[in-house]
Amino acid sequence: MTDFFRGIPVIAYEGPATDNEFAFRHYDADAIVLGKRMADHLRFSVAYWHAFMWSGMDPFGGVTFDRPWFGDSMDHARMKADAAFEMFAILGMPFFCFHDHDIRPEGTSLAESVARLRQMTDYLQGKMEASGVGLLWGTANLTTNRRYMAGAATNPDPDVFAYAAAMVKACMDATQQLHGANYVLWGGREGYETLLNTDLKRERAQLGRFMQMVVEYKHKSGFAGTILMEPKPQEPAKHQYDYDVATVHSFLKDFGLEHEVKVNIEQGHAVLAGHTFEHEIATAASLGIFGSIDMNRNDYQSGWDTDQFPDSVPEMARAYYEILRAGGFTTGGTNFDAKLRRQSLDAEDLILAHVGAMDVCARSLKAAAALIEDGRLENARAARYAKWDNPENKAMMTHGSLVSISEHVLATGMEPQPLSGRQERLENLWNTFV
Ligand code: XUL
Ligand code: CO
Repeated sequence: MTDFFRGIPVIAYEGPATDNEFAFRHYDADAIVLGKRMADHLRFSVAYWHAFMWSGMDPFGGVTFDRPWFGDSMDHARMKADAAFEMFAILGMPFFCFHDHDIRPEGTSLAESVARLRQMTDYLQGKMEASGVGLLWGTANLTTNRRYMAGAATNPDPDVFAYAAAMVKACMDATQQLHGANYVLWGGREGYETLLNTDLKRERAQLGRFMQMVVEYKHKSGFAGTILMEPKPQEPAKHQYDYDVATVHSFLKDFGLEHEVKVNIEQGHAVLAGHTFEHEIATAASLGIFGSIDMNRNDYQSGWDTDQFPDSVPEMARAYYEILRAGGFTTGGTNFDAKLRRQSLDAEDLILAHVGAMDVCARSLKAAAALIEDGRLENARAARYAKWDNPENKAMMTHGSLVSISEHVLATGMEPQPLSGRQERLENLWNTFV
């Protein structure tokens, strides 16, 4: 037991009317939404790095948080894990996610780093078995150490490529041991700063081969989870190869991986790419590669990946609407890749940030589900495309040609009549639910 969260009660559902700060107003894990438990729709997860590693540093100032587990020893790593599982119990959190770097101090050699990872994997396994908390995904940190400054898989030095491959193998092994539902690869340094020193074609091919090896190892080792790539357009690299969902999809197709790898979509990354979160989710669903989400919120003015906790039901309802339309999560879930502001120092801040975010997501899910049940939005969408059900029109898609179609247009003398898209009416309908 640590005493970091001492005095903070287990958070229970008390409904929207409660004035208890330490209660859920909307997240009621066992409540049934569209025939499924709310907890099973949302599949919430804590991001170990933000919750337990984030120190409050920014480019202008140092550490602001004072956590008893900050330190480089294995004792610190175990204390951090103890505190993490205390927090999961307070929140009723079903899952967590981690990088190797979050759960163990890096060693002075690969062998030492891997040995420490194995020790901490065993330690976490005991805690997971005792608590029933699951691993949503594991991943390798291929960004922090200076060896990765010019990329991991895309590094001009093949030794770095090899070192990164060895780290990923170890992290996939840890994830498999902990029955992780997914394994994530975010290409943090897989990009370039300047084309003046970069062979873009070669680097992309290196990343493609790296991802093929990840998939080959998944099949060899029998890992049952899903392999996910997490798109992000820039930061830390000026230009990243995994820019957005559409870019990742064409990358996967080039390397024959489009049926093997899905995407983990983050709100903040979508915003940095100039998209909305729901656009990225809908794009992934339409391409058959929707996997999981990193739930957070970016500041719309700053142009940084600010990783704030979500606070907007109207925005997040759009995301969950697209997730429900896509059939919901299978192995994926809602990972809070979000961190406190650097002045939010207290243990209570960390708990209440998650409570608020879980309530925002639950409320968003309920609104989205009510819209689906209502049906008017989907009926309006279907009506807009209804003429395509006519066999003659369907045939244009299967065996039409420019010649046959132009003959048909001339023969019938058709004159297309524009119809209203009814956007404002649909927005009004939407707003009665959120
Ligand atoms: C970075 C980011 C990562 C990934 C995992 O912006 O989102 O934390 O989610 O490496
Ligand atoms: Co993320």
